[in-house]
Amino acid sequence: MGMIDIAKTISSLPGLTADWKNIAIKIENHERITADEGLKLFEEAPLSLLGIFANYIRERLHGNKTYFNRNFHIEPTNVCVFSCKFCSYSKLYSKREDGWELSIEEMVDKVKAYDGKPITEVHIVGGVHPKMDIYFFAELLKQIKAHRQTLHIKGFTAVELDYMFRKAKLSRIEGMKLLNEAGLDSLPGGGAEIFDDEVRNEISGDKVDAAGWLDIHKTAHNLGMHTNATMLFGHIETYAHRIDHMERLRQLQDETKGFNTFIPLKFRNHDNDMSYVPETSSIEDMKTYAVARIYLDNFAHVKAYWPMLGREQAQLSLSFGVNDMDGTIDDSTKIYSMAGSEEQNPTLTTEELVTMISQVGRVAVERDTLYNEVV
Ligand code: V47
Ligand code: SF4
Repeated sequence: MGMIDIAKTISSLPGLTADWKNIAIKIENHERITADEGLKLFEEAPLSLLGIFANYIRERLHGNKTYFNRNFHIEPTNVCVFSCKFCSYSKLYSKREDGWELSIEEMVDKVKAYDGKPITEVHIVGGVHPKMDIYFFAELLKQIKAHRQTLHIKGFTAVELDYMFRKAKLSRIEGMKLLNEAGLDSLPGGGAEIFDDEVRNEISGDKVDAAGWLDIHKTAHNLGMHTNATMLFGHIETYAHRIDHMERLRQLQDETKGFNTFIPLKFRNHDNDMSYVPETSSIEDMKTYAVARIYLDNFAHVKAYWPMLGREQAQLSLSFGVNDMDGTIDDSTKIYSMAGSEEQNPTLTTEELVTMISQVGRVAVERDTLYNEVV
């Protein structure tokens, strides 16, 4: 690949206006762009230029490597005490006969189903069930580890954790320690949505606020745990809200260096209380990946969540700053197919995932949760 050539030329591309040239020079010098520059990229930059900038950074960090992970999901319940307007998945507690609730035994059986298979991670995520408390989940973690000690457990969004900790009257540090000692290794990035108070109140007003979400991740980082961060985009937020969201993440990352990966999640509008909001175009999605790659200079990885985005868009994203494709996922993932994602059956074999990555000239590399290469 022409990575070295690009390195010499992004600030001397013919026809660059002074503003774009300044940003290109900053990128070449590993300098961070400002919030105003981020906004300008969203509002005015041609898609081709965003692609050049984001791809330059992506290749400087990772060359052609595109990481994937062998994982599977456990969704303990779809019953949820909250009622986020964008959510197609949850069943209110009062209507829980439509929902599912798994016992510890049923969940451990799901782990056992992968005995002898080379998976490295289980991702546990679901609704917020009032009866599944921190002690229930601590027991689950212990039993999973007792069965398969080396399996990395990435589990529970800050939304689930905030509820568990409050219900048990534990401080964040006490609650996090309890789960960490029971076997929780890292946190997924969900529940971040959009940090801006006004937008957040409108789309998911009753769950943990931005400061709480960030503090829970900080608490995990301080215990040496790694976490991810998401951003739900393409609904009622503005570009300025997306930049504000990324700015808050960039600041916390400066402090703790605990985030692994940033995952922009495109809003899907099927079967939820925001179905009147049209979905964004692919162009908008690629812009968002690219600006994220450029803005978050202290995040090593940007992930496209292919079950939500669809295979072709995920492939395209590899030219707009993305270097990670999440995992090969069992068909137990329902949150996305229920919101109208491209993938009605989000399962890929490793071979298919590798083909998907190599079709666009990248090299698939298996990683574990912490981005150690798996040979
Ligand atoms: O926070 C819910 C999103 C998230 C919709 O950390 C929706 O590796 C789009 O965060 N349209 C949970 N998005 C999932 C999540 C995640 C997924 C994969 C990997 C990781 C990781 C984290 O799903 C929620 C919310 O933002 N979501 N409904 C919807 N209609
Ligand atoms: Fe509950 Fe999560 Fe759905 Fe919100 S997004 S209603 S917290 S399951």
